[in-house]
Amino acid sequence: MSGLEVRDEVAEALEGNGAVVALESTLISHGLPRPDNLALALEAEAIVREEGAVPATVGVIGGIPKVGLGEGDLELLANEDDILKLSTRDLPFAVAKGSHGATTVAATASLAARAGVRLFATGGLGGVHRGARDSWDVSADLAELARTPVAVVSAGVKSILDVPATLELLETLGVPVAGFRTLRFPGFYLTDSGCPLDWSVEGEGEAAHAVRALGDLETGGMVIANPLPESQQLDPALHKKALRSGLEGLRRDGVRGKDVTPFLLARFREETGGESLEVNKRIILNNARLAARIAAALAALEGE
Ligand code: PSU
Ligand code: MN
Repeated sequence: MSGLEVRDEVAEALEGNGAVVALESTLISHGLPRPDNLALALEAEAIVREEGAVPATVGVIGGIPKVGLGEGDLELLANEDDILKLSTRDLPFAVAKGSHGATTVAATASLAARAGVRLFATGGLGGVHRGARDSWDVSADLAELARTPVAVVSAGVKSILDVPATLELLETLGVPVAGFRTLRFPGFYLTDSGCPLDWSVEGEGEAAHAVRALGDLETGGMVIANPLPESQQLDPALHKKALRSGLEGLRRDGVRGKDVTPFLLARFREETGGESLEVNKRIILNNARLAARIAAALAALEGE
């Protein structure tokens, strides 16, 4: 894509076969409240560096898709009102109009892969929404991963979704899914979604081998599902209560389309007295750390 701006430090790392981890920006602008959002974005970048990789947060600033945002850009996406939530299909119009926008998993994966980044950390993927049989609400994250060669480290898919249906669709789309040291698919706020997996990877090295093999196959992306330790998950009873109230709120307020996910995340924060926010932050940092370790292992593998 002409006009794709790759931050110098990121471009240098990519040219030298160094470790790079992409980070998304929708969770900054639409997933987390101020001021936690900016603090979390900076902390995720710091953790990636701590593990020996270069962070590349992705977003669109003044119509320019950027792989690697500067601190000023991060501040803007965290603090301005009216930042757009951009999925892949929104990118052409955001470019044409010179908009500021935060990128979802789908748009982040697309831009990062175009720049040559192979690892990406988020909190939880989008997926098949409950009631999708009627609403047809299925996140574009899934279709993007089917065609884009990037490995996403996530705590499964958001527990507000229909998790078994999401796993079925990932299978249909041919997206490889492995648990990190587990054969249970994580449930975002919860350690275990209740769904089994066919594959696990048993360490950063094995994950890096799988990412390299994925690249050789030239198919699409991959999900490395990284659960929170049980001691850090949201209390399951509280989760159940928040979910019920969130889903009721959706129906009552007639929330649709791209507003559904931010609405439900905000409802969880209210219903759990802020506990879900703390869990969400732990998930994101946990995944940033693992993605950086895998990126470093991949760089070492390719330097051999
Ligand atoms: N993970 C989080 N918080 C978020 C998201 C993921 O911890 O806000 C965002 C991601 O950007 C993901 C999006 O792509 O939610 C899914 O939105 P939708 O269901 O509208 O596709
Ligand atoms: Mn949707």
